[in-house]
Amino acid sequence: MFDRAEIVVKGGDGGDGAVNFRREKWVPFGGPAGGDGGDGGDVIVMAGQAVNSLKMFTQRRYLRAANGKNGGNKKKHGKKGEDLLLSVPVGTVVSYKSQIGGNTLIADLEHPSQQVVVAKGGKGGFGNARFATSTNQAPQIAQKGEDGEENAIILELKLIADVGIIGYPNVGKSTLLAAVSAARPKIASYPFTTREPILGVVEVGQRSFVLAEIPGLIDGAHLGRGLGHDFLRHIVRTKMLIHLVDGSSPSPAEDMARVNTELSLFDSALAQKPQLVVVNKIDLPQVKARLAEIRDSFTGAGTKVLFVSAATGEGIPELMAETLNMLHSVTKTEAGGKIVRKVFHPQPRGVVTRERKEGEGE
Ligand SMILES: Nc1nc2c(ncn2[C@@H]2O[C@H](COP(=O)(O)OP(=O)(O)OP(=O)(O)O)[C@@H](O)[C@H]2O)c(=O)[nH]1
Ligand SMILES: [Mg+2]
Repeated sequence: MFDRAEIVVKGGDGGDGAVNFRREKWVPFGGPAGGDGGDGGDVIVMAGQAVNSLKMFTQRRYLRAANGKNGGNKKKHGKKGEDLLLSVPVGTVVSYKSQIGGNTLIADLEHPSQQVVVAKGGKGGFGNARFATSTNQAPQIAQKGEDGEENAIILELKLIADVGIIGYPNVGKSTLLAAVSAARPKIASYPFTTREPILGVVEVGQRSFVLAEIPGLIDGAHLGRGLGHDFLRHIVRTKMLIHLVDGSSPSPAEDMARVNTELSLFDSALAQKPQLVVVNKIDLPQVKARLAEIRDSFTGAGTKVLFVSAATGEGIPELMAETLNMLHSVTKTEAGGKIVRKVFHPQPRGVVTRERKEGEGE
């Protein structure tokens, strides 16, 4: 399910500035005329619809963009190095590999054409024409081009689930996933049984969608408690949520509100994600006896609820039909194809400004 590649990328080096003077027959003291070096090319990772695996990166692990050309005489600027565009499948997560452990997320390329710069090319150096002042009209110096950035990055392709099941630990998320798909997550009567997202494909008549159990949501999840941030990040990628609450909890409506607070504290956009609120475990007699009361507490909070038993299957076909309906309306209104290009600088580097005199070698 997970496709992964580790590569090293390097931006092109900037071209060197030139030291040169105008020398023409009738202009004995022509001014400085050394042109600037061209900038090195950037390495860019872009989500392309035609690509569906990261296989090509398992063969080519070191990838670099073209260097900028050196500056020339007569103030001729060096050509910019060409960018290197790496196409990856939509749904690829790009992170920066840290030497000390703990990788840093650079970008989550979830829309076609979305792109991110993973290694900036070095700036071209100034030619001596740039260094002329009133007191030094014949500067002998030019700047070396800056080195391109070099970064180790990790590409990971993750299947994007259409629907996420969220809720407190132990509410029955795994039981629900197992009831409607071929996925077989571990089910147990203690919290945090599921420690990473589990995916299953749900088929309803002719249609199907990918459903994921999102583990680890508790109070303070936005601060990294429970299973923390990683899991909240998975929710961002879904189109809608099934918010499961345990009918046997003292106050199911309050549980829902708490989980929603966690979501909005992590990212306010998450709280806007369409949700189907579902009360589980209605097979238990103590829950059955309270159905009306539970319904009222949700209606009081302005929320419509569905009632199911993931264990016996009661209410599950209705839940899946509702899910398909909601998914259909969300997909229709979704905005598509934004192009965003972000530049990522893991370690800002100082500008390299070694100076070079005329006649010196490269
Ligand atoms: N009576 C009853 N018990 C259920 C139902 N659904 C789940 N359970 C029980 O509740 C407990 C937790 O179920 P899980 O499916 O593991 O819950 P989860 O939300 O995935 O839990 P974590 O992964 O630990 O967060 C298990 O003992 C299940 O057998 C249900 O509809 N009725
Ligand atoms: Mg579970």
